[in-house]
Amino acid sequence: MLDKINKLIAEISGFSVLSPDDLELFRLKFLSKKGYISELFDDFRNVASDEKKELGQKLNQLKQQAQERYNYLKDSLIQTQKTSRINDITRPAYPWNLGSRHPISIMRNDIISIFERIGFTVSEGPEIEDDDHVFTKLNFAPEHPARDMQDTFYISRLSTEDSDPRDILLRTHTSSVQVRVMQAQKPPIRTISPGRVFRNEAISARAHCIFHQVEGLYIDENVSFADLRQTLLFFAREMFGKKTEIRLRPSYFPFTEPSAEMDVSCTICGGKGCNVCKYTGWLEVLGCGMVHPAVLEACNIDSNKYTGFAFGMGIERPAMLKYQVNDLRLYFENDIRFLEQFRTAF
Ligand code: 2NM
Repeated sequence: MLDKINKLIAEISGFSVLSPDDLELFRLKFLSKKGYISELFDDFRNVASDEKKELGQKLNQLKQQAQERYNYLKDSLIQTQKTSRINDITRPAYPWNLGSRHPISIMRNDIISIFERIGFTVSEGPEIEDDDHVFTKLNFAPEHPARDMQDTFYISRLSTEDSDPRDILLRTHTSSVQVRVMQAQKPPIRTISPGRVFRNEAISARAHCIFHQVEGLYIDENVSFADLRQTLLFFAREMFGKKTEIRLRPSYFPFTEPSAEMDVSCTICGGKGCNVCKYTGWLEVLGCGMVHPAVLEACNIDSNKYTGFAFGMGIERPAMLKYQVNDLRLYFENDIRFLEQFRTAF
């Protein structure tokens, strides 16, 4: 019997398990009522009384070791089950749900990186502004129609009745950021200001009350209209392709003189004429001009010493062209089926 016990002890301590089935086999073999150890306890009744003490101790030791081994094997099996999914290098990868960038962000980043390469920095400012930074310092006359409630969202200040309720508003362009830059920095200034702007317009497929702009500003000694033209030609060719041509048409803005609109040769037909460019061969992309001396002076910049050019463009319309989006409202709905389509773009 002692022999049998010693053999079982050896077998138990060498027993290993790879699966729950192996563990169950161990239990049946050693710990169950019909197992080896139970059998030995049955035999124990027939053992001679002078051997009982030694064998009894040995038998109890065997039973205890079997139970401990069982617990140990069970724990280690649970552990390997927990980690084996990670250790199995053949298992399929987790299906990571990659996000996508919003088309407006992609477009804005493209525009920013083109101007950063020629020395422009990015400046940002508040979306809630005051009349001074959005209109007055930008040479808008007191009765200019852009100041009308029909065009601008005003935020009335309820607590201060003595202040003009038309003082606080949502910016209608990011030129207000450039006013802040001019007030805070000395020329030379080379900056672009991307951001959200707000205009009180009826929402349609072609217009929205919130949209995005990038405005640019370059002020130094001897900055000329030729500098403006060459900078914007460089931008147009980087943005729309090396073969792109530009044309400047006279225009009017309160903050620039002279002012112009820039067209680029149609990105769809290359200038031959198609329904996107309405058979003109040209697409309007931005407004620009030489910064009005009154604007420089309002921002404490000596207009006899310095000149500058500025430009402003919307992001939604060119992005519609680039990504063939036919309804501007799609940009603001955050419908996952729309956004998912930009996974491959950055
Ligand atoms: C435009 C068109 C022309 C413009 C002017 C300025 C500032 F602050 F320097 F006066 N920033 N941006 C500007 C000039 C914007 O948007 C169509």
